[in-house]
Amino acid sequence: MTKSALITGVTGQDGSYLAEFLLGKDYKVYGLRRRTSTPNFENIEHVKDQIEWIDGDLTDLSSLINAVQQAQPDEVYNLAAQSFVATSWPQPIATSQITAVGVVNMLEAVRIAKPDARFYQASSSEMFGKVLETPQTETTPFWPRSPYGVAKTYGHWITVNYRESFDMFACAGILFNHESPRRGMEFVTRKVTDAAARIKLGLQSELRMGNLDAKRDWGYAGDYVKAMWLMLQSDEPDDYVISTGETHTVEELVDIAFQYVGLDWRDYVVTDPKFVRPAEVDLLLGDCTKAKEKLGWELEVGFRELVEMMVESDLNHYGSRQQTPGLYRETS
Ligand code: NAP
Ligand code: G4F
Repeated sequence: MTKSALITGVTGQDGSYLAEFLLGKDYKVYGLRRRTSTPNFENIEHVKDQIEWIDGDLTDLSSLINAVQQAQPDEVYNLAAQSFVATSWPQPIATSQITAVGVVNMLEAVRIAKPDARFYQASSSEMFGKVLETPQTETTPFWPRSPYGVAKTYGHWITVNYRESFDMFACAGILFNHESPRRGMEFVTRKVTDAAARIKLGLQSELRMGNLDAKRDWGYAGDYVKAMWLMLQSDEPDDYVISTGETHTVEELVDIAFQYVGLDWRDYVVTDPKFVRPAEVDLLLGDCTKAKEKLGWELEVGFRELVEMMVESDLNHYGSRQQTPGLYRETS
């Protein structure tokens, strides 16, 4: 029997990969979209016509109840968020309303309109913040360092609470950073790969950056959406860390991206205090043993391959026809 899924945040990086993945499994996919003054379908354009669109906003409970009533989904993936950490300091209230209260709104909509739907919450490694142990696992205590991290921590615990209070099939995936050619331009990986391409092509002369010493556990978004789905196919609802088990500095990321276009990053990168955060998460490194053992989840794309895939895509985007044999090309 055909399954159905409702995805919030479907126009974002993860939402677009998840929609493709579920369509490939013959799901009927409903996408929640909020009203925007200009179209924002760039990531999802190629499958837009296969999605059943429902208007709604995570801050508007009535629109969410309507969405769940209309879709009657077997599975709900709550990916919508104000997801950029740096913006959460100048916009702490909006971040809380969307990224924290938006989660309980979505859980309420499911509880009221389709309580047997399976629910996935996009929790984040940002909750570990000033890390209390390394590597981080499902049992590592949280110490969030940004309004975004605090909001995600609320979203995480309210998901656990609805599972325990109402016997809902609710799972939280504690996902470490994951990237792709569809990553928003403001996030560090895309900012760097886009700049490397533009500098190589003579379209930009320097790259202004914040803290190059921060370490992240970076994976590929296409691999991570499979983990979301696997969680909802499990016999019991539970929470899982999804990560690569490797950590790299921002400087290593910059080095690989510039190496790929044959340049030395030291000639172009300038440190700018404007990009340094009021409180930093210095180190993230996840241990995803539980997901590997219980879900059978596996990683396919490694760090260097990911960065090179993104630079290559940005080079192509700006019209370069560099066609070196053997380079990774995004096929989906
Ligand atoms: P993203 O590209 O920033 O996408 C965010 C999505 O949320 C967009 O579709 C956006 O819609 C939607 N949205 C924002 N505010 C909304 C509102 N008030 N109502 C309805 N929709 C709203 O984020 P992503 O990287 O795909 O991440 C997906 C989720 O995973 C997010 O919850 C993020 O916090 C979490 N997460 C991400 C990572 C990562 O490394 N990518 C790691 C851990 C957790 P518009 O297109 O209209 O803006
Ligand atoms: O790419 P970022 O902005 O991602 P961040 O803050 O780690 O958050 C991402 O991952 C989280 C999971 O851990 C998600 F929950 C969240 O939604 C988002 O997807 O920054 C990564 C690191 C930070 O330490 C930052 O200080 O890069 C450092 N950085 C240094 N210079 C910079 C810059 N980040 C950005 N965005 N821009 C810079 O110029």
